[in-house]
Order: sequence, then C-alpha cells, then structure tokens
Amino acid sequence: MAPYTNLDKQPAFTQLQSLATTAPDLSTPDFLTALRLQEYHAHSAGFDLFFATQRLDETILASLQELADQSKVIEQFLALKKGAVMNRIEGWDCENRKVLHTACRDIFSKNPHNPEASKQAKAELKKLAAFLMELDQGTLTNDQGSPFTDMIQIGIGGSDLGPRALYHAMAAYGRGGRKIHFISNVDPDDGLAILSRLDLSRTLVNVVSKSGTTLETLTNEELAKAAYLKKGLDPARHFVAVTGQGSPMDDPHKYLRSFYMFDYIGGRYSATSMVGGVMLGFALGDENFREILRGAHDMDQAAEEPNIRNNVPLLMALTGIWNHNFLGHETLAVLPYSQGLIRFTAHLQQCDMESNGKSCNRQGEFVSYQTGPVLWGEPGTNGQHAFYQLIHQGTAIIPVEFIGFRTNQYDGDITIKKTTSQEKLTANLLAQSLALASGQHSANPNRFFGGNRPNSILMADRLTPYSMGALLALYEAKIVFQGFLWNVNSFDQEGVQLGKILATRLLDHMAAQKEDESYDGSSTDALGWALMKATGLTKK
Ligand code: G6Q
Repeated sequence: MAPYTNLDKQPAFTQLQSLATTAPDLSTPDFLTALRLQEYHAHSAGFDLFFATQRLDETILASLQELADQSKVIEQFLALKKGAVMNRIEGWDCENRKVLHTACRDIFSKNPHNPEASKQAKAELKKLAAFLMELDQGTLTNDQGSPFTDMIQIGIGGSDLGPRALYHAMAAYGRGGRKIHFISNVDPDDGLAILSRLDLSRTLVNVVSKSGTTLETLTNEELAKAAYLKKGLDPARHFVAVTGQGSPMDDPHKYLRSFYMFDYIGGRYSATSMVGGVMLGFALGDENFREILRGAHDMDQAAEEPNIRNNVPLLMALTGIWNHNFLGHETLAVLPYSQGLIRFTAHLQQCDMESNGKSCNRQGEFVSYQTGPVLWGEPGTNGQHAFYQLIHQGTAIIPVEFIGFRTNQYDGDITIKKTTSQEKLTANLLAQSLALASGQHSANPNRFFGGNRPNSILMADRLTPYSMGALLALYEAKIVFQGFLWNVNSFDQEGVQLGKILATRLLDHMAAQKEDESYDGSSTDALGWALMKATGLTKK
C-alpha cells in the first residue's frame, strides 16, 4: 500500500484550491432551495446527513470524490480492517502496530476482515457474558451475599473518555439498580469525592489501563484500595481489571476478574473493546452492549462504500477538509442536540485531535498544509445561550456539525403551546442551521448576520444502543479517513509524551525535598526547579 501521498500532491488538490476561490455563497438569495435541501442528503447505517448548508456544489463534490479516489482512502480503510500495520512512520522509531478496533465489532458475519482479531474479541465477549451472568444470577455477590449495585471505572484518556461518553448516552437504557462512577483525574478530590459517598461493600472497581503503567490510573487504584482496606474490605473481591496481555496489571490473582484489550486497539478507539464493554455490560446488560457493537459494525461496513454521496463518514471527512484546508476555517464545533451526548464532544476532542493533530506525515516529513482542526462543542440548546453569539456574528467562521434525533429517549415529554419539548429541541437545531447559512440582512450593523457559515445536520431516529454504536464508528471512520487524506499517522500520540517526562522530573524533585530539606534541583533542572519556586511548590 505505501508509499502514501501528501494531500497537496494529489491532482485534485490544485483543482479544489481554484474552486475555493469561487465557492458558493450560502447567503445568496434563493440559493438554498427545497430541492437542494432534499438532494444534498446522504444516508449510512441509520444516520442521515443533510449537507445543503455546506459551501458545496456538484463540481466541488466531484473534485472531492476524485481526491478520495486519488488518496485511495477506501483501499486504505480495507487494509486497516484486514490488519495492515498502519500505526507507523516509515523509517523511524514508532509504535509499529496494526490498527484493529473495527475487529471488536466484526463479530456478526461469517467472514470477518481479520478472523484472528475477531476471534479474540469474541473470546473476551464470552468471558464478559459469563461474568455478567454470575452477577445477574447472584452467584457472584459481595461477602455478605448482597448484589453489587455500583461500579467505579478507573482509567484516563482513551480508557475513560469514550466509555464515559457511551455510558452517559445510554443511561436511559440502564438495567436499573446499577450505577457507574468514573475516576480519571489524579487530583485526589476526583477519587475521594466518589469513594466517600458510595457503599463500597456493594461496589465493584473496574481498573482500565492498556499499558498497566499509567501514573494517574495506578495512583487512583491505590487510592481506591486504601478506601476499601479502611472499611475492612478485600480489594481482590471487588476489583476487576481490563489491561493488555503481559502488562504489569495482567495478574489474575490481584483481581476478581481480568479482561484483555489487545495491542492492536488504540486507547481512543477502544470504547467497543472490553475498555467500554465491562462497564457498559454491567450497567446496560450484555444485549444492549452487543447492540452498540452491531450499530458500530454496520457503520464500519457502510464506510466501505467508495461513492462519497453514499458514505456519510467519508463525506463528512471530505467536507471537513474542504472547510479546513481550502476555505481556511481553523476550528470545528460539534453540537449535539441530545442531552445523552453530553460527553460525546469531549470524547471526540481526544479521538480527533490526538489522532490528527500531527505535523509530520507517514514518511516522517513535515507537511506544509493544515492537519487536524481544533474541535470543540457542547450540547444544544445550552450552547445557544452561551457561545453561539460568536458562531453567528464573530469574526471567525466556525463550521458546525449538528447532531440530532427525531425522538427523545425517555417517556413523559410534555406539550406546551401544541409542541413537545423534543420538537422545541429539533426546531432549534434546524433553525440554527438555516440561520448560520442564510444570515439576515439589516441596516443595523449590530443586527446584521452575514450568513454563509457552513454547517451540516446529522440525524437519526433516536439515540439507542444501536445508533450510539453507529455514531461512535461514524466519527472514528471520519477521523481515520481524514488521517489518510492528510497522510498522517492517526494512531500514535507522541505529543503527550514530553509533558509526562517533565512531570516525572518535577515529581522527583518533590520526593527528594521530602527526604532532604536542603535539596536543590536547580543544578539538574534549572527551569523546572525555577518554575516550582516561582509557583510556591518548593520548600525553600
Ligand atoms: C489514547 C492514548 C491515551 C491512553 C491513556 C491511558 O489513544 O493512548 O489516551 O488511552 O494514556 O492509557 P492506558 O490505558 O495505558 O492507561
């Protein structure tokens, strides 16, 4: 498959650059027609994408299709699913791994793309089902014979954000009598607040760390263990683990149960592995977790479609590149009109920015074009009463991806002035999309809305386990496609290493000055020591 080609070396690149100078203006009177709203629509695995409010036309779409074809994105995606070593930088020291998160849900067909990885996924699912069955049937209880009612998930980064986003999104499908709590921050107040308010005798702790070496997670595991021991409870009867094979945490004697995640699954892509599975299985039941996997798998399959008009993740990837690289918009707001998705943008911040916030390509050369944009957001309508002012009238143009659902999750919606709350929510979503695109002309500059602000609407019937799985996989595929187009390795995260190394050095100073009051770190680490002094974190 390699060598891969840089974005600006594809023939479609210059064509798109030239098209960008005459890109359609969404605020032109009569530009947005009923026909355009109907025709600029794509569908994949239960999700409709309405993209009439993007600055696209047939010529630009044809060029974006050429860009996708020239970049061989679908071939690369298929190679990834089959187990090509895609987490690598040619000729340089790097992670050098396969990228097989899609195998976690490639468990429904007779011919999975990577049979070995799918077999491993199925084996873990079987272990999980047995564990959940024991809990359900009451053969696995606490020492007093009472069922477990709560689970604390301890993990950080990829071992926290995706699973946490899914749990919040799926709370409406909880099996009742079971709650999940999360500890991720090494700030002791994160853990202590949770540990102090729970009945630990009825609480399981799920320690999740692929490497089994992450400072925050290991520290929080010890914090939790200390709380259990203080109550006279045996951690080994309450703690379960999800970790990589052979990691320092891979020790079944220390845990009530142990589950594996595999080397070829990156942290931020791991929510559908046991990293999310154990906690989601406990909270929602095995069937609901499998529905998440089914939705994700269906989207993974839909993402294999080469025609961009029939492939929502690919069309969103290309539209993102059009807005970012050709129209020059630096950030992207993802605004879900669904309370369930309250943590979804936080997950995307990691999944997108850690994947594509890169400056060097897969051959180890610095690129001369923009790669991943800044991604941010907050659920609507709350965001409307916060930062939408800037989105509508600010000097920066911020492309928006709205996400909405035709029906809500819980029963009991009310009707006021002949409309339900859900209708009020969706009306707001549609209104924002049109307002951003069309604008409003006014002689009063303070009330002038320039419009021509690109956005699209992603919509499904309801946020269910199936559609949640599909939405997760949709964004994963979009991120992976963009990485292919930018020719960056979307699967490593060297950028987070430097800070970790420096923090370890500062911790060494803190420990040393406890041993020796006269300790002075300035000779070995002048700047670090000076900063500790300036901020009042040294004894001297
Ligand atoms: C994600 C990153 C990173 C990772 C955390 C936790 O892709 O690799 O966010 O998930 O650093 O790592 P562990 O699971 O190894 O504790």
